Amino acid sequence: MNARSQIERLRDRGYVVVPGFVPALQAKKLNAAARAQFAARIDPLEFEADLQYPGAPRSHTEAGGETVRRLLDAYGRDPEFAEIATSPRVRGWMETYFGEAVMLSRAHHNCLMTKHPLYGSLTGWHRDIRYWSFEREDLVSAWFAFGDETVDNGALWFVPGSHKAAFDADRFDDAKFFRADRADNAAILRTAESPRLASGDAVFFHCNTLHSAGKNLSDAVKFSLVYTYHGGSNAAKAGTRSASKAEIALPPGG
Ligand SMILES: O=C(O)CCC(=O)C(=O)O
Repeated sequence: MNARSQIERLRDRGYVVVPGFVPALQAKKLNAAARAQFAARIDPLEFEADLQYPGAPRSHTEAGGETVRRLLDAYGRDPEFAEIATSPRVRGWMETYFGEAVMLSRAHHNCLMTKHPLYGSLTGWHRDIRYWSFEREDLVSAWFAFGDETVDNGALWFVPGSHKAAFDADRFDDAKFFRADRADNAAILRTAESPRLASGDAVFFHCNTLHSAGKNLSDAVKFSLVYTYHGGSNAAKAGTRSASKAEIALPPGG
């Protein structure tokens, strides 16, 4: 599939997997850099205990309480992470999707996502846009795998086509998670798919696509890198968290 077909698939289904998007050597370097940052516990970090998703330790003082979930500001951590975020390949892909110059948000995602086998939590069904504030609900995230991502180690699940659906507010709970306990929601969730990923694979998904991720039932920590992009004309609303950090403009290419 070329980039245009991939983008068509994203528009149609709300997500698309691009196998081998990151060259093998680059994926290896990114993986090594991620592990080094994780081992050294380099700030800024976000902890499972802070989020309190299902399965997370209840406090920083109980077993697993210091388990890291996200290494924040991936862009600023290491030149390897900045390079992939702004690489000509990503820029070209996003430019084709948005049809204009592209901005990388440093306020959303922009992190190394980890999932710990013992203390990593699951993430309920949600749309990323729920806490984001832009002129238009049109942003795309790029998720890069550094190893196998499967149902067993907490891979992502997506509901195909859900980015186009209009849901009333009562389909979501107070924290804006899609309520799996409702029969109408459950029927939709039965159509979800969990694509298997390998090192170097990318998943592009729309900010309105319903997605979730399971617990890590393997014996190894899972690492992924995720960035969010939008078109230059789709500004973050002033005074919101989305506008709280200077963005990175991806210089338009030929
Ligand atoms: O890896 C996970 O648990 C899913 C993360 C996710 O969906 C998110 O941060 O929006």
